[in-house]
Amino acid sequence: MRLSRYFLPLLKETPSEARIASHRLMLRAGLVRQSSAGIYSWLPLGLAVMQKIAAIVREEQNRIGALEMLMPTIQPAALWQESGRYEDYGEEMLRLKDRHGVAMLYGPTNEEQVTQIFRDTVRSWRDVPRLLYHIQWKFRDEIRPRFGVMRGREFLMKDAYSFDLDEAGARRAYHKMFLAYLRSFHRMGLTAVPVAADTGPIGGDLSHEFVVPVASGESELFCHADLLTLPPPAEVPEDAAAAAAEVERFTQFYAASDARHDAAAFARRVPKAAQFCARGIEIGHIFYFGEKYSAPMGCRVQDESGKSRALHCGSYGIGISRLVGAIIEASHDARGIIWPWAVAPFRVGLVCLQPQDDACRRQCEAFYAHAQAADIEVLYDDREERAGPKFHQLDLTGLPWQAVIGPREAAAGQVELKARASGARRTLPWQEALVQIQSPPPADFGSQAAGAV
Ligand code: 5CA
Repeated sequence: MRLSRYFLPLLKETPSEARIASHRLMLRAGLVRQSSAGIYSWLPLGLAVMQKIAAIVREEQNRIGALEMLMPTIQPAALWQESGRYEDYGEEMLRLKDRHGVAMLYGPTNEEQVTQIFRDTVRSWRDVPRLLYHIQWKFRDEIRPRFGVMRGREFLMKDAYSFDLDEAGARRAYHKMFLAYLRSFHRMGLTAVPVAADTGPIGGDLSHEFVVPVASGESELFCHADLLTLPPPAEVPEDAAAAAAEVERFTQFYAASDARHDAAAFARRVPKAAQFCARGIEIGHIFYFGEKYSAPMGCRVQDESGKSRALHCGSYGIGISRLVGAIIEASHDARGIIWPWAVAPFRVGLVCLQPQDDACRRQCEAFYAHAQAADIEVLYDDREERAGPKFHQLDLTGLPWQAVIGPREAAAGQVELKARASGARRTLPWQEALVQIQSPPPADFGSQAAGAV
């Protein structure tokens, strides 16, 4: 992508309403613009990141056999009257009437909607277990939307729903989801700690939230430090006992957020040197709630003996739009964002230092064309602009690699490569640079002598 044709409106001033780094950086680097309180437009760069996050979530959901579908944002109030949640949900629910006076609402979550679909179509024990999910906008009229996309009113969520014949089946689904979450967050470059949680308005008796330690987090996290370095599951076992054992590898450690923290248990179970306390942000939340919706809504199947049974269900959310903010909170410096490789909107920012110099421009164009042919996502700063603002923008937008070509590099057929995270740089023949930018900056980049000029 040529920057001269891209839409990347940067802000010079730090917006006064933005109190945390991710909110400031998302506005300054042209990722989002606020429409009204807690409601945002996603500009091309922000959307590209959100789509990469969604793609990782999708891959890991599909891997455990979850099936993607898409349910509407607007739901009939009658559905929520069936479950009894219409009155309970309170002012966070945006209620509307259509032109015929029918009560509708903008969905804050989809348990009722998916339960209705399932009950209207499924009859037999042969039709379960099933895991269904979608990635769809939600609306919650939060009393205090704040911190940009971290606590929005409109936000993008992946929500999955499991349907099983009995509790054992539902627990297996829960465990698979638990492990898929750890894999998903790890792939995004995040350390997410699973914490036993309260179930709130979703209901149920078993629940975990996944919390990323960041200084600006809304809750407090207390856990055993080993949880921060445990390797994620290499795979998600199909077998129920194997999946439960893998979950146990994480849940054996003490972990709680402030709502459930027990200082005495923490002191007893975690040696002082391993006690980790930090602020944290919840990026995912999973629930097992059994028959809470299936019983009142009549979501039943016949078991093998012909007996009618209400299904055992769970729901599993990931805050896709919140993750964009959470990743920035976890990965930035004074100059701007530092995107983890897996979610970077482009892999490399290519800067042409002197577009008016023919040789320089030709070399940049050629490098850009080769990179495109190799399927490397490049944001190519081809503008006639001074070097200072170009570098400033490169740091702000946080692409993992920075490739700079000035007249000197052009004459030598070289590219100066810089790793955004470490600041390490090397000047390489352009062919070598092309190979280098196909993978994330290695830890020892810049310290190798060979090829350095
Ligand atoms: N029905 C269940 C699971 S599908 C549910 O709604 N769970 S939730 O309320 O915990 O939301 C799931 C995830 O959505 C949260 O972990 C969080 O990451 C994200 N989320 C919730 N509220 C907001 C909000 N106001 N702004 C941004 N993300 C949010």
